[in-house]
Amino acid sequence: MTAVQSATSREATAFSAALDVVGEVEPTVASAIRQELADQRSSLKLIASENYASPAVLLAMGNWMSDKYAEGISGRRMYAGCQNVDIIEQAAASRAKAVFGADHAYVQPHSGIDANLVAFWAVLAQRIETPVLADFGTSNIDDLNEAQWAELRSKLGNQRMIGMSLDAGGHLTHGFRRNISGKMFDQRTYGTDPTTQRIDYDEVRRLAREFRPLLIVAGYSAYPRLVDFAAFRSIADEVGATLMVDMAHFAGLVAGKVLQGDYDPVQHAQIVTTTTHKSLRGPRGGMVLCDNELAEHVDRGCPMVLGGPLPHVMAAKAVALAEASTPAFASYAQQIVANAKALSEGLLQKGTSLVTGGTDNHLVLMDVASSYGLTGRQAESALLDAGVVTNRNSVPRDPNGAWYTSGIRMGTPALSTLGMGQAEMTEIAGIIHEVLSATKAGTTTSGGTSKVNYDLDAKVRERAQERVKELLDKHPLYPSIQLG
Ligand code: DSN
Repeated sequence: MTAVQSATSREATAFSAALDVVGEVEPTVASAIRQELADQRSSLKLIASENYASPAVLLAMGNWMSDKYAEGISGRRMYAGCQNVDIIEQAAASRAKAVFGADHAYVQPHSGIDANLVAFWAVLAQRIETPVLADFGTSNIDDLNEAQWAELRSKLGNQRMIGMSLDAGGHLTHGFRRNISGKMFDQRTYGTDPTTQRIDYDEVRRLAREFRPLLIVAGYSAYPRLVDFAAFRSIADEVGATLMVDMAHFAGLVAGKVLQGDYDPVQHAQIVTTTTHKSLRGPRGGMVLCDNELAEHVDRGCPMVLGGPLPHVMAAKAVALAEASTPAFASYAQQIVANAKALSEGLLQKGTSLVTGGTDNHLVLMDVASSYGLTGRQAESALLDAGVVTNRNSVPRDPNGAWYTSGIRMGTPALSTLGMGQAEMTEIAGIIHEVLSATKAGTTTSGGTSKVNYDLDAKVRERAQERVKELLDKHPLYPSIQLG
């Protein structure tokens, strides 16, 4: 039984009272928060990046720790009176180091993008700024004259990185033009093999040898297979690059020791970033883990790229990491993967085409264009009508582009938190297949085939909604929290 399922009436009382207090000041907000719980209870959450945090995690965030400014790091702050923030930040960092076996942990980043920015600038500080300053005979940036400052800025802004391409499952923050990382770095991408749809490590090595990046970024938001981080480190070492892994999606699988050996990023990368709210099941936020050599640079994340830390969220990170260090969490992490495999098997048996032909982790990527003649956008909407929440996603070399897409990404962290197992995943695969089989692409106003409009057979939709409700009735979210 997970913490979410075992929510007690004390927790019900706490949330109910908190909403009454909020509602007396701003009823609209209290009402929206209540409605959000009702909405989350009424659909199957298969969004691979979402989860349900425990009541203890949620409650740790809703208090006066939010009122404190604490720029700096524990024991070295820009404000007085940070003794309790220090306790909280140290607790979260110690938990993170123990859970992941990291030399150093920095728990201030407010999100995954922030964690990645901290990591980029820590690597730039270590690899570029520190040696340039040494060449100028100082360690203090304020000692530089205008010409030296211009030279340093030019060098910082002229570095190279490689990351996974977006359509192969990479992430915007790994060097793409729409994100600041693409404007900071000269970036090249590695994709996946056209036949296997898996990372081709020989190709990554060839690209790294040719491009000579300062930084190699591994990690993904839509790649359903294991990543060999030992192979990435060997490539990085060969070309003199620093290896950074963004484990935002699979941090829970690392914490739960499902990903070990070559597949454990913390053992192989010099720096690892993550969000804390996905498979790790904590509060919305980010975190950086690194080798000792990078620690002093990572700790300068605020004010380098971050505003003041969020002490209430760091408190919730400590609580979540305490949960992640338990045997129950390890079982949960194993169940996430078992469930993804069962979902994938269920879909394959129906003849659905999956990117890479299956999964080794928490996510499954369906090719709905080749399987059902739909865009990702149409499939996402039809599934939502049936009560199944997913998100559309590109598939490698996607003919429908990044907006309409040809894929649907699904993940099992949230439903595993509800206590669902392989039998439920098989049932859900059946629901998904029936809904998508009964969905037809609609037409545009000019009579062409639409990438947005669709028709879903009403009887199939209603039957799917009933089956979804049956599953949710058996596996309720926060069962003892009745808000009235
Ligand atoms: N939004 C996250 C995801 O869904 O994967 C990544 O930023």
